[in-house]
Amino acid sequence: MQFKEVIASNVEEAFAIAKEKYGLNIFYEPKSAKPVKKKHFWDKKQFVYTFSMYDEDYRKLKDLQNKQEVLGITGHDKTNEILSQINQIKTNSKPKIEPSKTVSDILGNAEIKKLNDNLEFLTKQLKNSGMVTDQQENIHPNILHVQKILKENEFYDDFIKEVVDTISDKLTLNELEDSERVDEFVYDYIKAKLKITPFYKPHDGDQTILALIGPTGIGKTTTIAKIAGQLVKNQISIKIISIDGFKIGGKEQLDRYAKILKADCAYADNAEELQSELAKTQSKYILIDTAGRSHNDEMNIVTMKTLLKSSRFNIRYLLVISATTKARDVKKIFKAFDTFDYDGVVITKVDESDTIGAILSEAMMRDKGVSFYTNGQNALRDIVKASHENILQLVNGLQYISLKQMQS
Ligand SMILES: Nc1nc2c(ncn2[C@@H]2O[C@H](COP(=O)(O)OP(=O)(O)O)[C@@H](O)[C@H]2O)c(=O)[nH]1
Ligand SMILES: [Mg+2]
Repeated sequence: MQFKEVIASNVEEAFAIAKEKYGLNIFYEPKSAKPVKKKHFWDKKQFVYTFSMYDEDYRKLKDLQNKQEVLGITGHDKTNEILSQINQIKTNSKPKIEPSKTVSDILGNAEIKKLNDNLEFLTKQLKNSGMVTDQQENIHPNILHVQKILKENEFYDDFIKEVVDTISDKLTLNELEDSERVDEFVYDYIKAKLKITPFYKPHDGDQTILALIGPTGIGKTTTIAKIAGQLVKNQISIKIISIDGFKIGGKEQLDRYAKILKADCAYADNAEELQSELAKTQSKYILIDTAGRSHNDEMNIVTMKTLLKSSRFNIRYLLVISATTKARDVKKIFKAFDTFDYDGVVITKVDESDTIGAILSEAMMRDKGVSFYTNGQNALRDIVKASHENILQLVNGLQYISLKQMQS
């Protein structure tokens, strides 16, 4: 850094003169302005402007210092020590900077890198020393932004904390400055944690039996029809068996779907009936629609489980949960159906809600994958096989990253 004086009648003019004299790539910071003593009373009123001047690399150093001030580090004993270390690195690192030369001209890239590494190391030390507290005002705005996005999508607080801690740990200060880089990090973080349970493709000769479980009114029967529709479209033979014969209008609903799909449909009221239906079915794919009372009705869940598990067939399960489910109920539902040891999750009604963070948090926590999501009442159309990209497109604020990844 250097100090230079420029005589001008106002600060704009002073800047213009300084830039002309010392170059455009230099940062000028006006420090003082002293009036020039007039020789004649008609002389123009002028000032001596003193500028401190520095180049891009020096500015970065200064930014870092400022950041540390923002982080609340200054004023602390240890801080001064560290700041003086920073200054030392600066002064030791080489002779005076000529305004026309950049730091990289003088130091060379390797040394600059070392300098930056040192600064990063010191900054990390400050963070680790606990001198930087977790108070909101000390958190980087791009991290606050991430917290806001995840909160608005109703991700669990624990999960948000986990993401934020990882960002602070893994991203460099430069990366932290780049909000898109931070969003991308969050995107990749969820992508790495969230599993996708692929749709089971029946192999030759194999029969797949899939039961959908979940609370009532959540969209199980509709989803059965949607999955059935996909299978029929792929010329896979199917049969639908319902153990939800008690629901008023339940039979009519399923019969209607079965008719449209030209699929076989049967009803079983007890373990024997289910067993015999399963035994006589040759179809490649059997879809079981289950009764769903409230998730608080544990008795019913136990009865249903006994009925399904009593069969000697290998039944796979998917938990159906609606995007409209209140965040506080999500945990209860996952837990209530835990006993089924389900392979994955179907998220229904994403067209009616735009917050699936609680469901994703719970799925990640339990290491359960997402298989499908459904987005409308049209039984033949509104179902989508889950992928990381399309699930993350449902997370508000991260869509643009998702779109970018889809395009690349
Ligand atoms: N908007 C919307 N409604 C759906 C979706 N899936 C199911 N539904 C509706 O949710 C209601 C309950 O569905 P149903 O399949 O009978 O639920 P079940 O009791 O779990 O079998 C019905 O009115 C469906 O049309 C979806 O993806 N989007
Ligand atoms: Mg139903």
